[in-house]
Amino acid sequence: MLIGAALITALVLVLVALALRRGAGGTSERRWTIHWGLGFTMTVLALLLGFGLWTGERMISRADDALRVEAEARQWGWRFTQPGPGGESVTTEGILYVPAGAPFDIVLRSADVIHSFWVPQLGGKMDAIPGHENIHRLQADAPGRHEGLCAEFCGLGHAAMRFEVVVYDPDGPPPDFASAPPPAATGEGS
Ligand SMILES: [Cu+2]
Repeated sequence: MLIGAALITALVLVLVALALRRGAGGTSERRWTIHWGLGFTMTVLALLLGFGLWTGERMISRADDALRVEAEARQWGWRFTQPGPGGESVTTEGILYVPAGAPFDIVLRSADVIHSFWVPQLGGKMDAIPGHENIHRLQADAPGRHEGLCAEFCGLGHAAMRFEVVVYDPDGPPPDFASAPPPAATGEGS
């Protein structure tokens, strides 16, 4: 979107410069209007729309054997539950463990108010809404750590409502599924 907007802005500035230089009148206004004003702009917008549809389609959950992680948001933290290495269910607080190179579904619920799950390095946001279940498909390409946060203002502790995503190598040893230490008190006004 930034590239598209920059191209359109540059085009408008060029047109303004040409208009100022030529003064009123000129013979090629119609061609400019059709080729650049409509053709170029519509092409950029169509490319952006196609990219948005392609990206959005990849974020839709579908029936396959992708890892499914239940995430419960609450004031003010995140709890993740998923199958562990032995098939038993494991729950972690404040850390989400996912394998690299494979899509996973995150099933978002809220225990109280509306929160929003966002890991900027992995993709778009998705709300966690009380009484409703939202499923969001993501994928991390390489092992590493990413920061995640609540992207919907949800009360005094909102700013500290962060979590960590640990992307592990699926061919290496399984993670220990340890929880994160609780965040330090941040003067939440209690
Ligand atoms: Cu929140």
